[in-house]
Amino acid sequence: MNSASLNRLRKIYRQPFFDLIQRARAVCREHWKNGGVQLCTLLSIKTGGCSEDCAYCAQSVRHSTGVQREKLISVEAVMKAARKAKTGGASRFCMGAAWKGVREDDPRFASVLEIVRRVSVLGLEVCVTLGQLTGTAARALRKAGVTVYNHNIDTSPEFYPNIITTHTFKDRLETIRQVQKAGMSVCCGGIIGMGESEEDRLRMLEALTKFDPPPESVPINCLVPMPDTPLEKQPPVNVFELVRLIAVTRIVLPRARVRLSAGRTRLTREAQALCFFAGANSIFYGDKLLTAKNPGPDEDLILLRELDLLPSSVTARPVPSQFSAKSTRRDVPAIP
Ligand code: SAM
Ligand code: DTB
Ligand code: SF4
Repeated sequence: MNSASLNRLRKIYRQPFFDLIQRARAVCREHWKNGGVQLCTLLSIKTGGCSEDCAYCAQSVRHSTGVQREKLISVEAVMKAARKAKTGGASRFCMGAAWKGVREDDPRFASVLEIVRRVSVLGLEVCVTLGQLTGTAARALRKAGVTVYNHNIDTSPEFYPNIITTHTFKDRLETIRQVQKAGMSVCCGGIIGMGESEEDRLRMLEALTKFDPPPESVPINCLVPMPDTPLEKQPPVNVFELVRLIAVTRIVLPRARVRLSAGRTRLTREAQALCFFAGANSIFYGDKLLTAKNPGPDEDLILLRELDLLPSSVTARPVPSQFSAKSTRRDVPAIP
């Protein structure tokens, strides 16, 4: 399909590299006056043993990766990690579970609600990623204190069946609809480096731009090729393709937090700096993602300090839209 919106994305993506990143930088400065990089700490609260066959994932039972199935961790263990994240400077805490989804009548869901209630008093933004949700489960999470729900579309609708067959792209959209209806913000993005084409990456972005309201945050993950998954041999992503995608995301979703997500251990400091220049304004912070490694917090703080980027606070928001919506090209601040 050749929609007008896809053509627009292609045009933005394919302009000369420096024109693209300068434009993205200007859009970022217009909409995020105070700059700042959001530090989001991840915690796996239920690891391994997942029924789904996501080709990239170390936690699927379909791949013998050696990641053991564990039980839901205790509320005390979660609180310890959340307090540590807060003391370390994180403003968002995201808890992930290796589940296809949750049902409101599952006793483990009651435990998750209790965890959320306890974490939400710490004053951090509370994010969870638990897979598919019913409307009732979404409302219960909202009531317990979840501010943001992470549910990625991962790739284009067309490429999706090459990566996952146990649920559909449409199933993902349905959960996102339930999250929005329940009044939570949506964190939704994808993974690059799984063998998809440039067109697939743009189609994924096209799908994200159609959300109403638009996603509050967009994680761009580079595949972490987990040993013994079908994607273990995928070559690393071309860094300039990553930067281009971040820049286009910034331009078409100006008010979203664009998160430079999984895969930073394979990026140089200079590559990460280019990603921030092109509009990334959030990272996962802490030496572990869910099962994979992430750069250590000290390393990240040094990098941010050297780039004069400040960690942003919980209250940091994009410029209110009544100001940014009216802006014209002339309002875009001069590119330094
Ligand atoms: N089970 C829930 C789900 O699938 O939504 C929540 C956890 S799942 C691990 C969250 C997201 O992590 C996935 O949608 C995917 O985008 C990302 N992810 C998982 N494994 C990854 C990998 N090896 N490399 C990059 N991103 C990965
Ligand atoms: C997202 O987009 N990336 C995070 C978070 N949302 C849950 C997960 C990355 C997982 C990387 C592989 C692992 O740790 O197993
Ligand atoms: Fe399960 Fe989520 Fe991993 Fe897919 S990405 S196998 S749903 S934990």
